[in-house]
Order: sequence, then C-alpha cells, then structure tokens
Amino acid sequence: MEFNPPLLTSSQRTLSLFPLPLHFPLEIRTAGEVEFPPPPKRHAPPLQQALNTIESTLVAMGELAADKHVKYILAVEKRKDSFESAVLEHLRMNGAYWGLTTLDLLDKRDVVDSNEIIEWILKCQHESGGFAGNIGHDPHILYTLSAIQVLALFDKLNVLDVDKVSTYIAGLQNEDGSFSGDIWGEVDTRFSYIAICGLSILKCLDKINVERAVNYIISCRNVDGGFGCTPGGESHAGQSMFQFTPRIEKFLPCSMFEVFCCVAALAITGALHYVDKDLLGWWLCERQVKSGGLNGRPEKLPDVCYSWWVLSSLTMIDRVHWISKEKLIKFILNCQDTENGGISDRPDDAVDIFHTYFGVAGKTVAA
Ligand code: 3PZ
Ligand code: ZN
Repeated sequence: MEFNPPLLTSSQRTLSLFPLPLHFPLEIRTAGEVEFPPPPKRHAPPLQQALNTIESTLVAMGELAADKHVKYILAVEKRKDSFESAVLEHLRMNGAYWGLTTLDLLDKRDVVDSNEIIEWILKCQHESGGFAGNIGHDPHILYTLSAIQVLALFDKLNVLDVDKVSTYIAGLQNEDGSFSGDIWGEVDTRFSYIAICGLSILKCLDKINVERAVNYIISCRNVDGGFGCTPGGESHAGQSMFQFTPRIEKFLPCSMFEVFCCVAALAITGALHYVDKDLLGWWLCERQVKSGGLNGRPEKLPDVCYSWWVLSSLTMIDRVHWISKEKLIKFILNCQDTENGGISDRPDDAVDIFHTYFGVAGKTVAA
C-alpha cells in the first residue's frame, strides 16, 4: 500500500505529530538496527517551493540592526557584574565564540583586540591539552571546540600545540566509537560532533577511529528520520529532551541539537548517505510554525536558535527549500531589540548573546 496523504494546510502540518504512514510496522520502530521504509510521497515540498518564489517577490525584507548588535556584544563583555556575565562565567569560552563569530558575520571582527583574546584563551588551556570555560576551571570538549574555533576565526591556529589538543580530543573516544565530554565520561552524540568538528579544523581526523565514530552515530537513528543521543533511542539519566511518540508509546530522545550534531558529524566525515534525507527533511520542515519561526519539537513554541539547527541541517541534506526562508527571516528580525541591540529566543523576550549569534547566523544562511 502506498502512502499518499492529502495536502495539508500549514497549521495542520505543524500540528501533525508524526510524518509516517500508519501501516508502518510497529516492531521495526524499537530496535536500533532497523531498516527504514521508503520516504512517504508528499505534495507539499514542490508547493512550498512555488510559494517561496511568490513570497520572495512580495515580501519586502527588513534588515538586521547590525550596529546595535555590535554595541550589545561589546557591552556584554564589559558588564562584568550583570546577570548575563554571571551566567556566562563558567562558559565564557562558548560566549566568546558566540560573540566573536557574530562580529565576524557582521564584518566587524576588528572592533576587538585579537591578541588580548588569544592570550586569555591560552590561559584557559589545561595541561591535558583540553580547554576550560574560563581561567582556573576544568577542561571539557565543549570549550575545547570553542577555543579552536575562535583561534581559527582569527587565523591563529599556529599558537596551538596541535598534537597536544588533538590527542586530548582523541583520548575521549570510547571503545564503541562514542565520545565522552571530559574525564568524567558522560556520553552524548553532541560530543561526537564536537570531536569530529574540532579534529577536522585541526586536520587530525586520522587520530580517531572514524568508522566506529560514524557507526555509533548511525546506531542512534530514530525511526522518524531524526537522531537521538544514545543507540536505539534508549535514554540516559539527565537527558531532558524527549519526545513522546504515541505510536509506540515511548519517549524518544529527539532534540534538535542532536539532529544537527549527528547530521553535521556525518557531513564532515562524508557519511551523509546514511541519512534518509526525505524522511528527516519532512520532520525538519514541519518545525516551521505560522509565525515563520522554527520549533525544536512538535507543539512547542518557536525559538530563534532553532533557526540555525534546523536551517543548517536542512541545508546539509539539500532540503532547505522545504521551508519558507522569507517567513523565517521575518521571525528572526522580529526578535531583535532594535533599541539596545541583541536578539531574543522569541519576540519580546530578553535578549542574550547565544540567541544573538544564532539569529544572525540563521539570517545569514537564510538570506
Ligand atoms: C542557552 N546553554 O546550558 S546553557 C545557552 N541555552 O549553557 C546560553 N534556547 O539561561 C544562553 N533554551 C542562553 N547567553 C540560553 C547555552 C544551553 C542553551 C538554553 C536555551 C536556548 C532555549 C532553554 C545548551 C550549544 C551550547 C549549549 C546549549 C546548546 C547549544 C541559560 C540556560 C542554559 C544555558 C545557559 C544559560 C540563561 C546565553
Ligand atoms: Zn533558544
């Protein structure tokens, strides 16, 4: 029997929980090593493409308040006693990456003193080779990637002992191909992406077992074409991003961060052929809601940071024309604080540096 669903309206599309045919056999949804069904035939993507063309000629696009955002980023850095800097204190290395990459996207990299930043980054390095979120803190793969990325941004990778940093990252790979975030051992596919991304920037992918790393990631495929954080969708304690899947009455971990990380890790390692692009593309394009924003899961509110996770995932699997870029840009522009700079998760919320970065990045990719 072929699955040929009726054409849905956009609000019905965002409400539909599960893009799979109802006759999809139950047993194959539970195991980690499953055969995926052929993607359901849908009508909407070509329709969406046509709508996009019409829209792009009708919608007069607004602009980013670029100068305000630059001022905002510099101000966050200076206000050491604010709530924001208290939050960012232990993850300042990530904050530096978000802020500095935003400046770079806005073509304003030279408003900061790169020597001062590089000096501070090197003070965050631990004898193990890994980097901490700030001076005197413990190293973690999360901050190690941000340190590498900021140095790459300023074209200063030469200050690194590349062998030492790459040995630290490679040392976090486990027997089964997965990666831990630090010596304490928490495993997550996000760390797989971080390791693969960092090592590829350093041109040291040969230091890990790439085949096992890829096999681990594809063992985390969910039945809806997405990816979870552990094989077979089994949860591990502390993971909060679960999606209830009524058909199998189970919670599957399915966070957009993980979908992005798995797809990006497979893209870097040349293993994207393992992704069912139509199936994942469907799940991703259903994340767009009426306002034009993208959510992380069915029934959730849109959030600017998903603009990046969803848009870049769709771009990697060649399905970015399945959403309306114009509407997305409108949503992102609506989340700007046009007076004091910065971008929030959704209109009228408080701005922060994380959403400022992902908003500018999303707008840049969509435009
Ligand atoms: C935010 N972190 O755990 S966090 C982050 N979130 O370090 C930074 N969208 O409360 C800022 N939600 C704001 N400045 C939020 C980074 C999270 C993501 C939370 C968030 C974003 C919706 C709820 C996890 C890359 C790196 C880290 C993450 C995701 C991707 C918070 C809450 C959490 C965090 C920091 C501050 C202000 C900023
Ligand atoms: Zn967000």
